[in-house]
Amino acid sequence: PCPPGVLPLCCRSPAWDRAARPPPSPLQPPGLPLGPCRSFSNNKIQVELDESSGVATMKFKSPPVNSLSLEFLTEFSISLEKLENNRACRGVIITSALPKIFSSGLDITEMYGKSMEHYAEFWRAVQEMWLRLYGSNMVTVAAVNGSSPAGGCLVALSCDYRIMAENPKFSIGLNEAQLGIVAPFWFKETFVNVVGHRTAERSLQLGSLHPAPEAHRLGLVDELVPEEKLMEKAAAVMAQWLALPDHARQLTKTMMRKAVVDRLVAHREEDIKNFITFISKESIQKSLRMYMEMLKKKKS
Ligand code: CO8
Repeated sequence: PCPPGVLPLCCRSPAWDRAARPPPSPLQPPGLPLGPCRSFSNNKIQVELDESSGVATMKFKSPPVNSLSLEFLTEFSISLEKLENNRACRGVIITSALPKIFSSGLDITEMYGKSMEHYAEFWRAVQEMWLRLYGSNMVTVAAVNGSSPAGGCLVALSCDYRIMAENPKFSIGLNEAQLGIVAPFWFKETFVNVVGHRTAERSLQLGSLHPAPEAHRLGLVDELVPEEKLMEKAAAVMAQWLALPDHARQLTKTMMRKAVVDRLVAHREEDIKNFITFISKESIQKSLRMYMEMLKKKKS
């Protein structure tokens, strides 16, 4: 049995290479094990697995802005689960197939004018995506090749390493406050775990979207590179992370992330209820509607 306070994963046989990869992390929500996965392309996310390196590339391809709709989130979680359960895969690079946009965050149209049941289903899908990504045993690298507000930023923050294209027109941050909504505790914790409390607090209160150079200064992204070098750099970083024994890295990751993952797992239903109560308030519905109108007006 595990000593008190030590995670169960350490009791499993060590996995020094991908052939000996352990079962899904204890951070992972339960799911059915899937068969061996090959490269696959779905509606909204294209996934390619290079079996020789053990590295998969996930490309978001949901025009116009890769917003995280219910359908997108479901596909994202399924793709992560397939890769997680595939012994040939040890790492995943997440990027966008669209120019200028990594992801515009949660699909706002899923959050207003819908039924309570829809809000519950949508929020559960957001939770599921985060639990799978933040709790993944794989090495996860975000190659942020465009703007990445709110939920898009959460995706990047949930990875192990973030590389961003050094274009100052691309910005990233948790800008929920600008929409009149509040990032839930697990968004906040993910942010704090990357940039520290003070930077996260100021950025969250102001709903800041940080241009790439500022995001780098704050530690929100780890590196900036010219856009054309982004994938090359992501592959090099991945190789560096994969050079370590999987089990030591996975245990360390689990140790660093377990508290917040466990908290959401323990309070999942309460978190869904909170979301529904908050989002269905008339004042919040109005804010979201106005924000969408503002986006549309900006265009014309
Ligand atoms: N959801 C739905 N539709 C969107 C979204 C979105 N997040 N973002 C953009 N769109 C739509 C636009 O309305 C527009 O639609 P249409 O063509 O019909 O007019 C289309 O996508 C293209 O948008 P733009 O013309 O604005 O494209 P640009 O390339 O000029 O700009 C940006 C791209 C920078 C991504 C810009 O669209 C933008 O800033 N979008 C808003 C991003 C944002 O603020 N997202 C926050 C979402 S909330 C979230 O993720 C976390 C919520 C946590 C919930 C907590 C509650 C308790």
